Amino acid sequence: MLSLAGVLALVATAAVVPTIALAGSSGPTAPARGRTAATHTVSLSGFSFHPSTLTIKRGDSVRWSWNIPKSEHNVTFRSVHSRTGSSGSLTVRFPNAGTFSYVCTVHVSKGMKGKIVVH
Ligand SMILES: [Cu+2]
Repeated sequence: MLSLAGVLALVATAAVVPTIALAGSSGPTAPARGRTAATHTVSLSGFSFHPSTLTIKRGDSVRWSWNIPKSEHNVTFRSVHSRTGSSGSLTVRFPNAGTFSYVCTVHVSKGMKGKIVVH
């Protein structure tokens, strides 16, 4: 499994919800050519992310969004994290290939975790 390099770049500082790029420690660095980058959605319900494993292509973004009045959640990668709250969102762009694991730190003991696999 590849680890995060700890490289964090804010690419949209003016946005209300910034898009964050996660750079992998290995793998091709050139952006995928000849196609439009997609934005995928991961939802939260109960103590789970859906889908818990999401496979995407380099350059794509993933958006987590939740509004769960009775519990607080977050989306936490090694170098990128959302706020903790009953509602929130986080958008992360993945320019490099790799496997990027994340958790909700509030509910990790209940198995609330996921991963993004970037090809
Ligand atoms: Cu949670």
